[in-house]
Amino acid sequence: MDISILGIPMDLGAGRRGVDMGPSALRNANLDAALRALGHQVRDLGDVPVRVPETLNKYQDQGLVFLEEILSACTGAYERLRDLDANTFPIALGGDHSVSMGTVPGAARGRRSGVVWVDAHADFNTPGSSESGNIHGMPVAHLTGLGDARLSSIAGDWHARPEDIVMIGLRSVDPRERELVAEAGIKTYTMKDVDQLGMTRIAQETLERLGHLERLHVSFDADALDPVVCPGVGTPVPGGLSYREGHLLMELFAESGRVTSLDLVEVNPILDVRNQTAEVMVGMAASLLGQRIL
Ligand code: B3U
Ligand code: MN
Ligand code: MN
Repeated sequence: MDISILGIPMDLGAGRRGVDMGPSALRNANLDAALRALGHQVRDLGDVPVRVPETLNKYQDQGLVFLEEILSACTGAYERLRDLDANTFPIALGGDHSVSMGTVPGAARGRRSGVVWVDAHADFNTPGSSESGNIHGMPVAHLTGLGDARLSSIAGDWHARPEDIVMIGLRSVDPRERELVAEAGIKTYTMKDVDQLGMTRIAQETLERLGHLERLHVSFDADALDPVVCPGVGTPVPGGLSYREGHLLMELFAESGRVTSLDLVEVNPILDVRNQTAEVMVGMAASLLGQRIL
């Protein structure tokens, strides 16, 4: 397969500094070599330019922290991915999870696409419901067209349909956000569901539910995995996916042959231990792209 890597070194959407170094950490963990070893052709497109917070005014717009610069970085990512060859498999390296407001529609290239959101958080806040004002808690709401009109129209009138979204690994959702997810009718698998149903059934149900779609995007937030596995994340939440649950999900998706694009986001090297989190996330990408044990 032809794979294109794009970095978005941005931490403006997060409450803590450091995920802007995520693309560098993932490249240092040999993402490129791991994918080449699987027989893929890999092209690194470099990074989307993102300004550093010290040069910016934090509260530009009613509670939306760093809105202008996030808009511009997401638009940059969207345009880079949108203009790629139709048969290329894009991998976007975050950056905080707000980058996905650009990468999801960019990877969809104008077509309807399923979105599998692997995350401890639902990221379904709107500017009105958010308690933090941090835009990385809001990308899914904006992808569906809710929230701030500027953030929800990065890709013009392309939106993800709530029935085409599945969230896996949830264990930290704000009270008002919970209501919004329910109102939208998005399918969710919390950690309780992971414990009760097991990852095999969750992967099967997800693929069936999104069975009508030709394109599937996996947006993988490192904090979906347990902090013991991935300590280098800005908002660690105990009780996450085990190393094997993460790999199993990726392996079952790989077997289906249906995933067409991937985000690896929220890796924070400042909080990490010897780049472990980036290495684990590179392993997840390798499993999704066909790495097999036997
Ligand atoms: N729901 C909270 C916390 C949060 C969301 N995403 C992350 N943290 N990584 C918020 O700020 O919206
Ligand atoms: Mn997230
Ligand atoms: Mn998260």
